[in-house]
Amino acid sequence: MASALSTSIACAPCAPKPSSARLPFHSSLLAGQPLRLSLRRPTAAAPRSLTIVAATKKAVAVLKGNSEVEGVVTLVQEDDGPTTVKVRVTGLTPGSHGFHLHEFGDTTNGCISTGAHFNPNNMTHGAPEDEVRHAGDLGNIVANSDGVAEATIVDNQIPLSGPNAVVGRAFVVHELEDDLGKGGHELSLTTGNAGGRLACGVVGLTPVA
Ligand SMILES: [Cu+2]
Ligand SMILES: [Zn+2]
Repeated sequence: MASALSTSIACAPCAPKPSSARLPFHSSLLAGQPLRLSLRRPTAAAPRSLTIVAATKKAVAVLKGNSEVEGVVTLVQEDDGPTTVKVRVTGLTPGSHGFHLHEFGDTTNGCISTGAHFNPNNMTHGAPEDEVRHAGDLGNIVANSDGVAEATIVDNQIPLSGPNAVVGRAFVVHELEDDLGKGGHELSLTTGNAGGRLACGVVGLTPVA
């Protein structure tokens, strides 16, 4: 390549016309270079994307609010399987409390700024087992007489990677029971009429090992 180019440059001052006649020959040589590069790219990228898919992902959210209600939520997802969510919240009134993944991991204005229920598919509010539901609809957690709620939730709509990843969004635990969209209240199909937001926490990645 380099010797072919220098030859044509050396010839240019003494014979301009033959030099311009050689241009198509040089440009076809140069066109060969990007072709070789583009062939290399897919083979280099393929093993990398496979490594990302075949992985365990873990995340955690620490729930806090303006009351004594607090808790920890851990999330684990193997490969592209369902996400297992383990919840422990204390300081609740005994009974059912709505538990959701909200759209934003923004707590600048407390739990209010976490926005609405995470809803990438533009659905109405429902129960976790419903086909029509917000992705963030995880139903209720139930506090015992000591105000402690513990639950393990396995769900397919809250992955830790991909376009609908919930990392960077927030869990919210509510004052009231979520009616799962079936209460007939004007808020049933948006929030489950679950009342105020007692505590919330942003989902962040944690070490896998
Ligand atoms: Cu909520
Ligand atoms: Zn909802």
